[in-house]
Amino acid sequence: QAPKPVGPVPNARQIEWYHREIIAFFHFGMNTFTNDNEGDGKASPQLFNPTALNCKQWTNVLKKAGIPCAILVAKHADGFCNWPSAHTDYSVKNSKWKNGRGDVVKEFAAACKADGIKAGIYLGPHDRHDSRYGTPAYSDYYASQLSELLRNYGPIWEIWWDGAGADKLTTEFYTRWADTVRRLQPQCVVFGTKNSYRFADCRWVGNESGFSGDPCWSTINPNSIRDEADHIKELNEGEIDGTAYVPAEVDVSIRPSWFYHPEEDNKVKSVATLWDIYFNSVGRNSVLLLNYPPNKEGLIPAVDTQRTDSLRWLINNTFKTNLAKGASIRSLHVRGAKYNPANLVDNSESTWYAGSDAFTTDTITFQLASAKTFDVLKLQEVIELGHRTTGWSVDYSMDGKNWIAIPEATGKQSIGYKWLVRFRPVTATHVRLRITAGKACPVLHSFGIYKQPKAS
Ligand code: IPT
Repeated sequence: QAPKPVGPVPNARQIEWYHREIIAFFHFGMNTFTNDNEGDGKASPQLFNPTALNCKQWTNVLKKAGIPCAILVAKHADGFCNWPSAHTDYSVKNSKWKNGRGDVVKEFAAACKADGIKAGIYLGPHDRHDSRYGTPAYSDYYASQLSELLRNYGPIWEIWWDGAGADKLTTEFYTRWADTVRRLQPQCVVFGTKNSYRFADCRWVGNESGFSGDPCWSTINPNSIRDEADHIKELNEGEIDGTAYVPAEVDVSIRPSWFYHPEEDNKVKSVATLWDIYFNSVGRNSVLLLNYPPNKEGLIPAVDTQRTDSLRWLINNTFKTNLAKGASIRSLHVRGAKYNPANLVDNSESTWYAGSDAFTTDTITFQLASAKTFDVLKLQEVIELGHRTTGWSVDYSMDGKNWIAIPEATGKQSIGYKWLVRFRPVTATHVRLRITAGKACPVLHSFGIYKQPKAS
């Protein structure tokens, strides 16, 4: 008999979203040409003029790095539109670029399609150019632009409702806009903030530095999203008894700024920093939204692409061999043959280990095929069944009797889609996962131990 779900559970959009693990963000717009991050909306459209825009170059980087989804800023708070919107003159159609016949959204969507990348859109709710901002007329304007973007550019997988400067926008505004999204693109994930809290499929993580909390629950109380200024900790860590399932998306830029500035060419985050960010986001039950600022030419600079390649190399080479494979595995509270603990190391998401309903705790012991040296742990719950385990620790042993705690993996709380831990290498013949607290019997589909490769 299958275990029953407990607490809030993800919808189909959220399950798809979690599997992306990393999403690319592209901040490219008027600010790129004025060397700004927060333009006031007064810059002349003539200034927008990429000399060699090539969205294929962007998506090639992602394809190579195994990043399956990308979100383009179509309009930032300066109001300039990267596509020739029928609803404003403040757009590419009045730029020098391609004599006003260019369309960045179109080129982006086409490149995504060609490279099998899921396209998403940031349509800035805040607008410093349009004088109607905050009025019902602005709601109409924004709704028209949303329809334009969601009708004419193929499938859109995420819409990003930045809370920056958006306090004037009421839930009524967002209710209408969310209707548009749901009607036109039912699979589209909503990044929701402040007054769009009710429609949020994923939440802000409370910082722009690339880290989720420890723990990091996918659940939260909706008011914590709405009143974000007073709930940064809740955004960062989630809430164990939160009434809504709204996991964290970790937005961070590979450079200090969101937009390109030549003076930041030597400040691209190092591979070591990106590796930390990966563990602190993807490794903490969250999705990483990693920003790339294309330059004035309309290209991603080589150093940013090299760092991305190196990050992917690290991910692939760390996780290619689960050293727990081939172990003989026993658990204390078996549920039955279908939920055998061997399912934890079969590299399949559709076969699970589940404990008996009578217990919320458990101990799962892995007797390894031989002594193994490892420095990374991976745990994955079956998210469809809700957050179940709320306390866990991992120990290792050379004889199966004397156990040594891994301090970094002791007294842990959440698991969720994926939880990773790094520590100094240990050598063991036995490893055990102690589930010390839970809301219901544990249900996990993966447990792994890995060794990080030596730096490339
Ligand atoms: C911050 C917003 O307040 C928040 O709602 C979210 O959109 C976030 O940005 C995205 O990074 S404002 C920022 C200056 C911290």
